[in-house]
This record gives sequence, structure tokens and C-alpha cells, in this order.
Amino acid sequence: MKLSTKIIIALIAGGITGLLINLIAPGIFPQLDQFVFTPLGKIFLNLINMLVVPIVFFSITLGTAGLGDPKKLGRIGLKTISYFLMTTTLAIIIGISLGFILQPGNVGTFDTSNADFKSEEAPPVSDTLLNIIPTNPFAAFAEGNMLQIITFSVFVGFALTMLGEKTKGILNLVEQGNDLLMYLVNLVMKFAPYGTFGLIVSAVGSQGLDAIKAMGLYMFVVLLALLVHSIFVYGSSVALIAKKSPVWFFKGFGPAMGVAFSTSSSNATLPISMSTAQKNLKVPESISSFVQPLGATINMDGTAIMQGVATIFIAQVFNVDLTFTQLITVVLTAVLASIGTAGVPGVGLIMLAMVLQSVNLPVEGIALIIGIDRLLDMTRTAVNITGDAACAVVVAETEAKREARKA
Ligand code: DAS
Repeated sequence: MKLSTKIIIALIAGGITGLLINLIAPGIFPQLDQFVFTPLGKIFLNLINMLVVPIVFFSITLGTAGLGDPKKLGRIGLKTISYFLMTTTLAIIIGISLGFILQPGNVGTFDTSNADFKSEEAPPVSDTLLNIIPTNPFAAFAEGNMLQIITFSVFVGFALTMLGEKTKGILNLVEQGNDLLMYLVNLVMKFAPYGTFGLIVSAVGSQGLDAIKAMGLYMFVVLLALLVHSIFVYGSSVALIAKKSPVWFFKGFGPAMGVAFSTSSSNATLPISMSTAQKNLKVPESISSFVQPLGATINMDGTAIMQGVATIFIAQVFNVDLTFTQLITVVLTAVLASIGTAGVPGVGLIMLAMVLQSVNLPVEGIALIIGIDRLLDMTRTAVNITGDAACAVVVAETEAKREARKA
């Protein structure tokens, strides 16, 4: 049986198991979760997280060196960043629009009397952009500072390109290292169905069903926005620019989406996202290795959608009418905020506090949505990495057409 089929079965079985335990014997769930489901999920999460930092270094170094021509690196970088900024802007506009149309904050009653939320400070974007150059690459590796690791890897890959034959030995070493890591990814993926099952049971089982009922419309609006964005923005860019079938794209990338859904972490899913894009979507290693790690760190369309809907929801609950200028501020802040934080579970809420503060909305409004955020985090993470893969397919196809024209 194909791995993607096993992961889908694990997702469905996990969801049903979590719901049944929550409905029939909620009392025994904590023990089961503590001794069975959480350990299964934790083992899988640790196994894939173990590979993230080395994979990002080897793949981006190889990807940058593999591009060969620095002008090509610049062209691909420009295409990638432009695609990211455009789709994230579209994402938050879709989220805000559906929030206005469906009015989740004006349907039902929400108790805001004891709402309280202490937001962790997200780093100011200016600091983040300044700090992308590591003063100590080894510290960046040890801390898992993804933007700094990416910057260092691009420099190393660029140097390997410029030095050519002189550093052929190092390039071979990097190629062998990358092959070794991709083998380890495939090995770890054999455990994916079990880890996915554990993560889903744990996530679904620990959600109070009444929290889901109370926030039903809010959840529906976020999920609808995620679906609209994926189908229309990614589907159309793959169909119209890359001239590929959207069905082929979503089917081919399905296994990575399933892992992202269960882990709620773009970073942890990165090794699988890249191997899936290279194997199933035929994205050249040099482009996949450049676009996807960068996207996992700075491109979060799913998160931007949640922020768009959540901002309108909280404004409605607290009866605040946002002006058009404030809505523009929300769009800009959310796009910039997504650059500043890595793809790890729950980071979307930290960035949401930043977006709310930008238009003086009460940050304690986050207390209303935090209860069901874990389930939404799973879905928006799957959208985040799908946006990166769509970008990789579009960049790969436009580059292939360019080469064909030149030939
Ligand atoms: N979990 C984040 C990610 O890994 C997304 C989020 O928190 O919104 O992409």
C-alpha cells in the first residue's frame, strides 16, 4: 500500500478514534493520551525535527550551487519572493472578505468579561530582516535559526558556484550528504502513519466538543477561506502559469499535506515536503531546495488567512468598526509578520497579537479562539507548505520554458 494511502487512513482513523474516546469515555483519554498517543506523535515529531537543520543546510547549499549561474539565482529568488508576497496578500484579503461576508463575530454570544491573553512578543520585522545574517553560523545551527541557516547556506552555495573546479570535492561531499539525508527522510517516513495517527488522536481527543460548537462559525469561515485560497490561488497558478493539472498537483503533494496537518509544523514537515515535491511533482532538486526551505520560514498563507478572519471576528465581538486604512494596515502587518517567524506549532497566534496591536484591537480577544486553534493550526500549516510547493512548481516550469526557448 502506498505511503500516501497509509497516511490518509491514519488521519481518518485518528480523527474517528479521538472523537469516539472524547464522546464515549472522556475520563480515560488523558491516560491513554499520555502513555500511547502523545509518545507516538512525539517520536515522529522528534525524528523529523532531527533532520530539519542538516537538510536545510545541505539542500540550500546544493540548490544554490546547482543553479550554477548567479544570475539564475537572482532570477529565481525574485520569482520566489514575488510569488510569496502576492499569494500571502491575496490570502489575507480572502480571509478579511469572508470575515465581513459571514460575520462570525456577530452570530452568537461570546463572553469577553474574563478574556485574557498574554501575547509573547513577536520579533519586530526590522530586527528579523537585519538578523538574517548570522554572526556565528554554528550558533544559528544550534539554535535552529532558519533564516540565518538559509542565508549562510546561500552564501556557501554561491561560493561553490563561483569557485567551480577548485571546490569540486566539497560540492561532491555536499551532494553525498544530501543523498544520505534524503535516505534518512525516507526511513523516517516509514513511521509516518503511526506518528500521524498518534498526533491526530491527541489533537482531536483533547478538543472540548463544546469549544468546537461555540466557535463553529469562526472555524467554518477559516476553513472555507483556506479551501478557497488553495483551490483558486494555488490551483490557478499551477494551471495557468505552470500549465499543469491542479488535480495532479494536490494529489501528488497529498502525503506532505497529511504530515503537515498532523504535525502543525512547516519546519518539521520540510524534509517530507521537499522529497514529495521532487519525487511526485518532478520539481528539480536545485529549485525545490531553494524555494521550499525559504517558504517554510517566510511564506505562511494559511496563517495569514487565519489572521484575516480572526481580526474581523475580534473586531465584531468587541464592536469595533475597522476603517479601510486600518484594513490595509492589517494586510501589511500580517504579510510582514509572516516573514519574521518560523514554521512551528502555534506561531500564528503570536503573529496575530502583532496584527491586532497594529490596529489597536484588544489582544485578549485571542482568548476566545485559542481553544480551537490547535485544529485550525493543523489545517493552515498544510496550506502553508502547499503554497511553497505551488511556488516551486511555478518557478520550475517557468525556468524550464526559459531554457527551452534558449535552446
Ligand atoms: N504552525 C505554523 C506552521 O508551521 C503555522 C501557524 O502557526 O499558523 O506553518
